[in-house]
Amino acid sequence: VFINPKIVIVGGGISGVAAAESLVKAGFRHVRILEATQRSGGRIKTSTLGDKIVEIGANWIHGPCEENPVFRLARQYGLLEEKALSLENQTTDVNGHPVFYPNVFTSSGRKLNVEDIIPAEEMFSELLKESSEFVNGGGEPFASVGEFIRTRVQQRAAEEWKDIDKSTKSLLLCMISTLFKLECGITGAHSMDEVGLGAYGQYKTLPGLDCTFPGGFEGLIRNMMEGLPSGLVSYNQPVHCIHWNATEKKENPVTIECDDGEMIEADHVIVTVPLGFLKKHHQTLFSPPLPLHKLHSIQRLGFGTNNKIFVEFDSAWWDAECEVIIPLWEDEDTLVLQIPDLQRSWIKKLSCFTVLKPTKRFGHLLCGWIAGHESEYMETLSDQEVMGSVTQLVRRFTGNPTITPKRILRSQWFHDPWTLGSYSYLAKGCSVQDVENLMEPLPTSRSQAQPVHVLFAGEATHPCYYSTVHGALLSGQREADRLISYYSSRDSSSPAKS
Ligand code: 6YU
Repeated sequence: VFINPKIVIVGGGISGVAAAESLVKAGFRHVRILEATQRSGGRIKTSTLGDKIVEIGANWIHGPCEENPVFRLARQYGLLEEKALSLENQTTDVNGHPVFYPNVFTSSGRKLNVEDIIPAEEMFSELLKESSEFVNGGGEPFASVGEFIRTRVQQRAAEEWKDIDKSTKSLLLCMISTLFKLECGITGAHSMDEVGLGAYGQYKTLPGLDCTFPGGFEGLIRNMMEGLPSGLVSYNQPVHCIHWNATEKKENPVTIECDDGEMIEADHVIVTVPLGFLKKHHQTLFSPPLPLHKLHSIQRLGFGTNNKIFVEFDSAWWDAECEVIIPLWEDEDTLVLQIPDLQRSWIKKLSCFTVLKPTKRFGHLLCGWIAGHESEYMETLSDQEVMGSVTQLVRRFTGNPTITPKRILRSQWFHDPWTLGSYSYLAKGCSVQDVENLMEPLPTSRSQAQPVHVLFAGEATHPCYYSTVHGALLSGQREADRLISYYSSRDSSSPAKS
């Protein structure tokens, strides 16, 4: 029965493409990807602004070193610059937090000396490191990273900054507030108060200074797709429901019902839809419904929004060596919880602008980063409204009322119906068990010799590299390997031998 099993992969992001690649290489012939949109890549999405390549989704290879499969593939396809390939770049370890040379402007239009904010940066990074250490020992004093860091800042500032004058101390606390916003973006959460302290250290960083794809991240997907048989992906083919009730006496244990009514029979289905999609649609996506422990983990795990706002200027208003521009609000005290007024002050959540390398023909481009509910609200505004708020912000912080952006382009991941957010994190109350529940294949109650029918991949299913492209890629390979080992242990019915 299982000679050449039919395998359907739902979703053509990097996890789906990586699963298909592994299966095809192992000799499986009936592999098909069903992708809701008209393109492969999912959250890897490259676009252009003028003649400049911009990434709407994933930006960097996090930790580009030998151990990182995305780095190895990108190198194999010749997609990286020489600097990224150097041994020095691969071995520099910054613990997932690369240091960028900043320009700091304040809400009263002052430009600060970088040295002025260093004590805040040092304290914050020490506290982040402390936050990640609870994962081994347990016994964390607070439920969330936010509560822990805020309390420790309060204690430490009273002791360590007691001789600093009042206004400098207040500036340092405002800087801590900005660092919280930056961290929300990195983690993909609305607030660090929603990020679990006990599981924070579950995320593992790799050595290597983060690098980009000069020709765009999508080049990686294109190269991977070239190795797959043509026609393997059906585009514009959203899956509505996965019927996985194997008790019915049917030739194939799974039936995949598409939005357009097409019914596809399969032996196995690998589900790679984002956690945001699972959270919203699990009820209709699975029949019978998912087991309760899996469902609870889907609900507990965090999936937040991080968006980019690209802004183009005729000339640079920042220093030549500047890599990141930080707007520091002088009225924001870290230790007082802010109640956001989305309409009036969503822009206050914009944590920084990273500076894109200027090209000869094309000028000066910044990428603004904004996470959380403010980011989701920003998605509902028109380009003009977003551009208006960014213009006001830049004019106020530089004290220069003539600066005018030429145009903007932003991402809208929360309103993307197939993603519904940006990436996952371990929320308050979560442990790695929730990730394990999420990746556990179905049916869960079966004997060892029985095959699994529904498998789960995607960034949110990786126990320590969740939220990344390499985590997603490895999860796709993991689920393909699960099927490959099952069939290779069945000896003569191995597809590669049939
Ligand atoms: C990274 C980075 N990066 C920025 C932004 C975003 C993300 N990531 P996919 O969604 O790709 O594929 C699923 C497919 O399924 C998709 O095509 C759908 O259309 C389809 N689908 C859905 N429903 C369907 C249905 N019903 N039927 C059929 N098809 C359906 N990662 O490595 N470097 O710089 C960034 C960034 C704005 C949005 C990122 C980054 C995340 C990656 O993009 C993401 O993980 C993978 O692409 C997901 O691939 P996939 O296949 O799983 O899903 C301590 C601690 C902290 C923890 N975090 C620290 C790490 C920081 C992560 N940082 C990211 C930052 C940026 C800037």
